[in-house]
Amino acid sequence: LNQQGCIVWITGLSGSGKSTLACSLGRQLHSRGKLSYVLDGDNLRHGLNKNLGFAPEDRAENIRRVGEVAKLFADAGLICIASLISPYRKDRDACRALLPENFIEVFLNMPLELCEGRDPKGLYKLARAGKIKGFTGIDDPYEPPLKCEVCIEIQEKDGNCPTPNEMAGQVVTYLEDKGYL
Ligand code: GGZ
Repeated sequence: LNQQGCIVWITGLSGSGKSTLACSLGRQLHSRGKLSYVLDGDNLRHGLNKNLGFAPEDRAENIRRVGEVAKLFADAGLICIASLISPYRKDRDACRALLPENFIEVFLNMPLELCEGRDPKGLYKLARAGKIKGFTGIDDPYEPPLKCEVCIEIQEKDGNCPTPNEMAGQVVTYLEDKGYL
């Protein structure tokens, strides 16, 4: 039975397309007959993590819980896709330490200007107006990974920007190469 589970941890700024990538990846894995499950930061904050805010210690606890849940899914043999801003390196590294052999960090590297330009929920606008304090990229730091298993670069406003399916394809290729698929 080939079902080594793993954690695919997607990190990046708000509005960089993490949830869309996670969803697209889940669909591609499904069409290959692989079980996966998406843990989305924003969704989990309505349930499991509803008592947490955005202070550094709350983000740390949010990420810790999602890491522990992701490990359970991976132990069950699933590809668990976690999609959280996870802005602090030490919190991501702590999750990696839970499953060091099977942790795939995917950095969705989209410049702040592009994320802010998209502003799908209008949150950057609120953050600039001072109506949201401690917003990642505005008045709270984002620490990019020093090393990541898959790095997705989105540097162009137009033409050369990969589609969510192409991005998911990059992750699928990595998973294939490493024998998870
Ligand atoms: C960052 C915030 C904030 C602040 C609300 N900073 O893009 P979204 O809207 O839909 O997803 C973001 C979500 C972040 O949740 P995470 O669990 O991924 O964050 S972390 O990993 O840092 O714990 C954003 C919204 O919540 N949001 N306030 N101050 N994002």
